[in-house]
Amino acid sequence: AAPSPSHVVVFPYMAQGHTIPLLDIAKAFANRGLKVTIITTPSNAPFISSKTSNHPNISSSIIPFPRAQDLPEGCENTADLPSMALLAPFVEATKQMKQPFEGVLRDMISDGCRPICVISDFFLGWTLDSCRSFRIPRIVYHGMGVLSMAICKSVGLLAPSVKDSSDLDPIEFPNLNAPFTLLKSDIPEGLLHANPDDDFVRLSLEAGEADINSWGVVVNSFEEIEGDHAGEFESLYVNQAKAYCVGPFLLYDRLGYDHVGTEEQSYSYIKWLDDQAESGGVIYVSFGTQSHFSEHQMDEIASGLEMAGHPFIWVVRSKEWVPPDGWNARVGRRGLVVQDWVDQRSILAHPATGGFLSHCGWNSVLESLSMGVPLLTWPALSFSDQPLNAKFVAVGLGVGLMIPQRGVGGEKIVTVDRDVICDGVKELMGGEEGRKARERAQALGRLARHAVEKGGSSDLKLDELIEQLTI
Ligand code: BUP
Repeated sequence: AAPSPSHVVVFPYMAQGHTIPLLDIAKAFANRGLKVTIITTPSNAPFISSKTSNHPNISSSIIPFPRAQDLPEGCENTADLPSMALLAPFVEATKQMKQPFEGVLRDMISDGCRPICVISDFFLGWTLDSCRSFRIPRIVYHGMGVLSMAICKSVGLLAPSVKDSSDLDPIEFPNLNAPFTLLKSDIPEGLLHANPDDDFVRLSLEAGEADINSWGVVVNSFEEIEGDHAGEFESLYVNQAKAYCVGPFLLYDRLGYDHVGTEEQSYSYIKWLDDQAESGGVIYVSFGTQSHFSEHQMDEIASGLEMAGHPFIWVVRSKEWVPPDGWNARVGRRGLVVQDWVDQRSILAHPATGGFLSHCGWNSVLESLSMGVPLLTWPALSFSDQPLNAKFVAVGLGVGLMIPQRGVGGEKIVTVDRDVICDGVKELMGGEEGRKARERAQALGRLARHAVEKGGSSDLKLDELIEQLTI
């Protein structure tokens, strides 16, 4: 009989921005003939199956999400959290999945289907212990780029005096050759002054300890943009763990850069894009799954988009927000507001889309780059990697322009006003700097697609990873 295919277990963290890329990498393994099992919970299962059900090599194993006192009834995804303050109880609750998870691994092994590895999210650090007890390599997934990961993990190596320096002081990391000058304000807020008694900090430190003791890291990035930092990043791990840059993961998806499938064609916003006269003339506006703007800020965005005069499609997460008086009539067919989940990749892949005003979540950055779309960067969450990603996009790679986050004298801008938004959109979509960023984004998009093709850097790294796991 033919030997049974190697089996990979993938365990995503229950947040869309963390789950989606892991489903893509699951497809990369499945496309190579490996069997993949995705571990998930009952209410996350339909989303996962909607994204993977056409892959015969991928199946799901569903384990219960624990009932936790602090969490709302039925909450199984960070999108269901009414406040970021509940992130800590959410991460804490996942630990109660350890026993059922180990039950699943045990059954796999007794059925003769021993996994060659478990790929699990950084926040599921407790899976390292489970993996060790079954002698299965644990591979970590962070949802960040190499440079951001290296910076976040190296903060502890900085001189103590850095803590007292001013926000706009340059920072030198002893082990890192950053491609641009890093300022203190680029470091995720709170990281330098993390209080170990804070629950989220404690959980992150625990997860970080499991991280550096894992077998390896699977990185959603590619050699051509971040390969120079892989060694610096790997030096932060014990046991000579390797970081495998095998991205952009999204390009392994059926929804690759050149698709427009039948299902997507039926979306009204895709029809709206089809009707746009100018190729590359539309700016797509989205701030990801976690950002919350005030009503006032939303109104400023609306006015800025109106004033800029370019066609736009804007994803608004709030169902309650209504545009300022008369705005809909003034904007007319030139602008489309979608107050629902969209298929972002289809929008970015559409020929009418020529720019992305983005919060710079790492997935959005990679999706935009892979489709050759330049960005207008507006990092929304200062405690996340978004500010670093924005700088990497604009200064490191030159594929975007920045919405200023600091005013004269360096004060943090709390509300970005309509003129700034209008100027940024005009420059990205019609200015000289925007033209240069577009050219570079298109060139980088070609490199990204080449990386995952046969013989490309990510394709070869993925072969190497599988080989290391199967010898
Ligand atoms: Br909103 C939205 N449709 O309507 P990021 C998002 N997405 O497909 P995050 C949709 O969600 P951070 C929508 O394509 C991307 O794959 C989008 O991930 C998709 O941002 C993902 O960009 C969002 O990494 O913030 O997760 O919101 O990663 O910074 O925590």
